[in-house]
Amino acid sequence: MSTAALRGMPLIERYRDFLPVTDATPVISMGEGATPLVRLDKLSECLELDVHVKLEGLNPTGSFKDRGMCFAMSKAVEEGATAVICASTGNTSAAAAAYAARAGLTCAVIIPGGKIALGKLAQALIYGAKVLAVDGNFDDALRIVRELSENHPIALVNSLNPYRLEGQKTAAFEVCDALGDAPDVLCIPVGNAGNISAYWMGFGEYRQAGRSTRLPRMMGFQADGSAPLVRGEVVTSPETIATAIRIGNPVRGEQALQAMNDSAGGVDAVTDDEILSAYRMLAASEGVFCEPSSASSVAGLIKAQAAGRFTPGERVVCVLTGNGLKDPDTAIAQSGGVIEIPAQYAAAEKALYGD
Ligand code: AN7
Repeated sequence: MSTAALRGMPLIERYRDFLPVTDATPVISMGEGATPLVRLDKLSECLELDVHVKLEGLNPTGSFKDRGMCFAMSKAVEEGATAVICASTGNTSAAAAAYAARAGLTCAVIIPGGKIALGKLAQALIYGAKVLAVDGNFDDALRIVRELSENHPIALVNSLNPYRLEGQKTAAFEVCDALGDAPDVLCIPVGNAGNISAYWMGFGEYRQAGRSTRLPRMMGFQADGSAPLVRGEVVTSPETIATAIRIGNPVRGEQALQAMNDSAGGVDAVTDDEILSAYRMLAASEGVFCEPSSASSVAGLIKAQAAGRFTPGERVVCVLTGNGLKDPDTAIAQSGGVIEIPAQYAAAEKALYGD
């Protein structure tokens, strides 16, 4: 079936054979997944590679989190939960709030105060979650949420929850289906390290099932000021403009390192300048608007190519995890200003063509 025909079909139905679904599992869905895989012609030519991006920002709440959240929420309902909770740098809270609303569950989210993008905050609020902002970072929020879920009947839907990864692994299936097999390399942003772990599971399971024949090298990228896996130690005060991946103590760190190691890939850090440069280039040269954290995958690809990590012509997929509209503040700050003119033809003509 074409991607167009698949769009709108619940992810859980599409990949039922690969998911721990039972007859008792309700299907809570908003038509997530089946996102486009788009070739970047200019970047491919420039890097002498075959570069594609997976546009995960086209999911119902604008990020890849919907893949895992539809499934985690379905399982929470199956298990009788009436409330869910998560810590979040923004996108998980948006997805949890939306899917909880749909499932009729109450939702609480704990976010790092002042450090999540505007659009994500707007989403959590309008979907009706109870939003707590801590005077601390994501890692602090997660510590509190874990304890709350141990002491109260409230289901944890962070990527500690195994169903989140089960849902997210379906993106790897889609990449294989779109290309006819797995790519040579997958470049992906790393925060809590759930998504890279999920992709690796997905590529492995698809090959096992005979639906693909090979495995990609898994290359994960963290922001320089927030790179615990690169440094080999917890970062107590992570800092980066890419707030979605501003995480100093990734829960799935060991699993992610294993994936990068087993696949002959690796983990590296990219600076905020490199991230923002890739972010602007993607929008202005390829017409692809992702959030800054997502652009770290492309920034990492460019850096790795400069270091000679690829053979010419290799096929690379970069995962663009979230929609650019999530973070309008950064987009505006990174762009040329608006030119204000009087409401007259001559003024417009002069602004565009000069005297
Ligand atoms: C756009 O929402 O952790 O390595 O709480 O929003 O699986 O954590 C978000 C993570 C990449 C990193 N890109 O994925 C949260 C949260 C975007 C993200 C990541 C996130 P993981």
